[in-house]
Amino acid sequence: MAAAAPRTIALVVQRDLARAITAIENGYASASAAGDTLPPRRESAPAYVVGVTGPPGAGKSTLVDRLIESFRSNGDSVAVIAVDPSSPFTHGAVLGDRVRMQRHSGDHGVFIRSMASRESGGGIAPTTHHAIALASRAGFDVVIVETVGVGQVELEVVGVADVVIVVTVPALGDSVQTIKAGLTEIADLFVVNMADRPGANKTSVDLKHMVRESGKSIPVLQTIARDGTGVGEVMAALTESRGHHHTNAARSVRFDVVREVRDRAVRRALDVLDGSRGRSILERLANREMTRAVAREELLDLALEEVIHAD
Ligand SMILES: Nc1nc2c(ncn2[C@@H]2O[C@H](COP(=O)(O)OP(=O)(O)O)[C@@H](O)[C@H]2O)c(=O)[nH]1
Ligand SMILES: [Mg+2]
Repeated sequence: MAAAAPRTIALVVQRDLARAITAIENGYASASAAGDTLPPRRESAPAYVVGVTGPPGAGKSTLVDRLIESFRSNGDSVAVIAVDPSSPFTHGAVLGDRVRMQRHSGDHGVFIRSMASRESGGGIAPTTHHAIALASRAGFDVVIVETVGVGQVELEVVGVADVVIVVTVPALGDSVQTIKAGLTEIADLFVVNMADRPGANKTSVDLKHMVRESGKSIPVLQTIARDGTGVGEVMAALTESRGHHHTNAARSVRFDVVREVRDRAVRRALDVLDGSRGRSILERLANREMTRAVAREELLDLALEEVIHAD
C-alpha cells in the first residue's frame, strides 16, 4: 500500500479549535457558539474516536504517543484530548505529557490538548464531549481521548469513543482483581503494557480468562510502549475495529443517551428535593414529626414524580 501523504489541519483552524475548547472550559461559550469559526460539521465523515483508559502510570500517554506516530504514518491527522485527573491548579501531570509529546509540536497534523476534569475527581466531563465534537468538526481524522477514572478506569469513556482500549500493567499483584468486573462491557481491546516487566504473561492469561468467562471476544495484547514493541498489533486491532465504525457508534450513542437521562433525572430530583416541598419534609424529619422511612418514601415519591412527569 502506497504511503499516503500525512494530512494536516491548517494552523488557523487549530487555533480556533484551541480557543473554542478554552471558551467551553471556562464557561464563556455554549458548545455551538464556541465552534462557530470552525468548518461546518462533517456528518458524513466524523472523526474516529479512540478512548484510552486505565490506572495512572500504566503508560497510557506513552502508548498514545506511539499511536500518534502510527496514525501519522498512515496519513491520518490526530487530535489528542487528555483528561487530566489532577486538580485544575496543579498541572504536574499535564506538564509531563506535554514534554513527552513535544516532539509532535512541529507537525501540523497533530493537535494535543489537556483538559482538567473538575467534576467528581476525574473522568469524562461534559466539556470533553464538546472538545471531541469540536476536534472532529475541525477536520481531524482521529481523536484520541486519554482518561483516568476515579477508580481504575473511566467507564464513561464508552459514551464518547468508537473504540475503547483498557491499558493495564503486570505485577500489580492482584491487578486483575483490582480491575472491576464489568470491564469486559467497555473494553474493545485490552493492552497489558510494560511487558518488559515480569508477570506480563500471567496478567494476559488472567485477562483472557476473564474475557472468556464474559462470552466476548476481546483481544488481549502486550506492549512495551516505551520502545514501541507490540504497537503494530494494537494498530492492526484498531484498523479492524475502524471498519465497524457504525456498530461502535450505536453503542457509544446508547451509553451517551443513558448518561444524559441519568444526569437530567438527578438534576430534576435535586431541584425538587431542594425545593419547598422537599425542605418541608426534611424539616418535619428533623423535628421528629416523621420517621426516616416515611421521609424517605415521601421524598422518593416527590422526586420520581418530578422525573417521570418532567416535560
Ligand atoms: N518499563 C516500562 N515503562 C514504561 C512503559 N510505558 C511507559 N513507561 C513509563 O511509565 C511511566 C508512566 O507512563 P505514562 O505514559 O505517563 O502513564 P499514564 O499515567 O498512564 O499516562 C513513564 O515513566 C513511562 O516512561 C513500558 O512499556 N515499560
Ligand atoms: Mg497520562
